[in-house]
Amino acid sequence: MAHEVASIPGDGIGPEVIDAAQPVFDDVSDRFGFELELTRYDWGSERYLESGSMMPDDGLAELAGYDAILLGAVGHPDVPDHVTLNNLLLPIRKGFDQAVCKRPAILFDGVESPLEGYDGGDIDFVVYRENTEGEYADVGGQEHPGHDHEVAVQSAVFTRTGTERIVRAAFEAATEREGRVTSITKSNAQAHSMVFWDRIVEDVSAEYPDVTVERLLVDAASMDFIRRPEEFDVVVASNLFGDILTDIGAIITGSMGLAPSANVNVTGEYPSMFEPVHGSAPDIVGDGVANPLATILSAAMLFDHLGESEAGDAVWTAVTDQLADPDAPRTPDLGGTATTARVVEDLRTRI
Ligand code: GGG
Repeated sequence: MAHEVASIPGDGIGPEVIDAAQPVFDDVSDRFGFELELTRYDWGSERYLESGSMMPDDGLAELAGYDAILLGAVGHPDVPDHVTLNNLLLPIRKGFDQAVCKRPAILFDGVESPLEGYDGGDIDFVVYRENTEGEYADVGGQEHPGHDHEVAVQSAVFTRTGTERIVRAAFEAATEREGRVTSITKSNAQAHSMVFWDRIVEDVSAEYPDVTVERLLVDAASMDFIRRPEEFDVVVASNLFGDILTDIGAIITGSMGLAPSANVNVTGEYPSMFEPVHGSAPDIVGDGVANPLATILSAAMLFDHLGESEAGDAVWTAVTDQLADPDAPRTPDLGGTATTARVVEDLRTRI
């Protein structure tokens, strides 16, 4: 079986972690007997600074033919963040209807959580983040710039289709896990969108009598991710709340450098995209110490998605083994002194 994957390293440490992951692709495709062709697209902020666009006008058409996309990071000190996000990452998520964003938060054995008293295995939940609408809808505008009365409006858009889709995906996931869904809103303050969300959760939950449902306001959830993270199983949240909560999820499980994600097009009509949760980390660009494991775990999710679950499991197990080994090399975000290259070299001996 041959798979074609588009790779978009992007900005900052993006190319460092994507290049580091490349040999892992070669190893698993050799070991599990499938062909994997990675085609690299140097789209991102450097391109924007040279030509005024993050990707070509026909970029989405170019990507549409691939089986999946692997993305590194976006964000550049010389380009406003809303430009990088709205001209590369979000058009791909929205254009390919990658409505379901899965972000596991797992405290691996051997990894220290900043939360006292938590050891490997104590935290294991997954956030299902709505990924194409909500607060990230491109609806709004600015008027009267430069005047005292200048105004900015940014609307959030919640459709029944979009909300039901992410909520259903979360309930489905819960049936395969511990059977608990926590729905995050701010429905005490946002009486339209979030009350609508609550109503859809109630409708969908009726179809899943064996799944227990907890409703939390996002402020309480932020505290509870720190106070009682072990109690979460599947968390479902809107685009913005999901983004914020998954950063908390990453940090309580040891490092942003360990947090993978999948942006899934559930119909299979378009390619899905896999990316580390972390950004471009301009402070460590070029130092060769970026943690490659979030990207490599994202690649494991990509293999699963392509139906190569043995390969996905092998990569996931190799990362788990490496993290559990006190003598294994670690990058500085995990308290070590190893380089990106050294971590990958060691990981390859475990695949
Ligand atoms: N690895 C992808 C990346 O660079 N993410 C940076 C970011 O700001 N993402 C915002 C989001 O996921 O919505």
